[in-house]
Amino acid sequence: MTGLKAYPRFVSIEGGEGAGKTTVLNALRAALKAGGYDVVSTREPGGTPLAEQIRLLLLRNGGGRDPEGSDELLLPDTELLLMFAARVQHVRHTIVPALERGSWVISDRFTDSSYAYQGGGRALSQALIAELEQRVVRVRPGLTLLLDIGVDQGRLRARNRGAEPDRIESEADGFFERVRATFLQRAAAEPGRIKVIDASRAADVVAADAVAILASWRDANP
Ligand code: T5A
Repeated sequence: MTGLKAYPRFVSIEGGEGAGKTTVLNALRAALKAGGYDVVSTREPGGTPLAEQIRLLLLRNGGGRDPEGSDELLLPDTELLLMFAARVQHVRHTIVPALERGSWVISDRFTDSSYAYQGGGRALSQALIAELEQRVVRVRPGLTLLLDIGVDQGRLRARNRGAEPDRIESEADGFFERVRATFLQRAAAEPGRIKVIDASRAADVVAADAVAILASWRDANP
């Protein structure tokens, strides 16, 4: 990957719906803090006040229509550009400043989610996503943990949480099968950065695997 600056202390967690990213993020954060490191944990879309506003626009559920009453659809290209608009704010205002002062940054999702959801799920151009990544994001994580889980099992977990599904969670199974396949293709293409974890297992087992991978990464990148 040319033109992208990789920060060793920048870790992203990726996966489909209900894969357990939040659960793993908390375990990674606790492990780093126990080692005496400063940690910033954050999420996408979001991670700054403005990016959190963009998140609301992206995830509010009106079946893709404006919940304020108009019948204007949120178009796939708009979704892609809003994801990147939020990401630019996040990178410049939260992620890079924290990395530059020596903190670890753990992000619940980053650009791999755009490749998987907008590129795979929505079938938008992967080349356009790569162009946006190179031209406006310009950074990538040193380490990415991909929590892989079957679509049915992940959706069941997400449903059991009890919250109303958001706009993207309301997509059909085929969408999430394409998301999963794209994540796995990316992991196969970048095995040095993206480590796949079988997230179908019990939460403590998944978290222990994630913490062990982070520990060896940290030892190799002090
Ligand atoms: N998106 C995002 C894009 O389309 N493009 C982009 O570029 C980006 C950045 C963001 C949405 O935006 C999309 C992707 C998403 O649709 P989100 O806030 O990341 O949304 O939401 P979700 O991915 O929907 O996150 P979830 O909260 O559903 O999933 P998590 O965080 O992976 O799962 P978690 O940890 O909350 O766990 C879900 C439930 O399962 C239980 C937990 O206790 C919880 O109840 N659980 C387990 N149960 C059994 N065994 C385990 N191992 C478990 N791990 C967790």
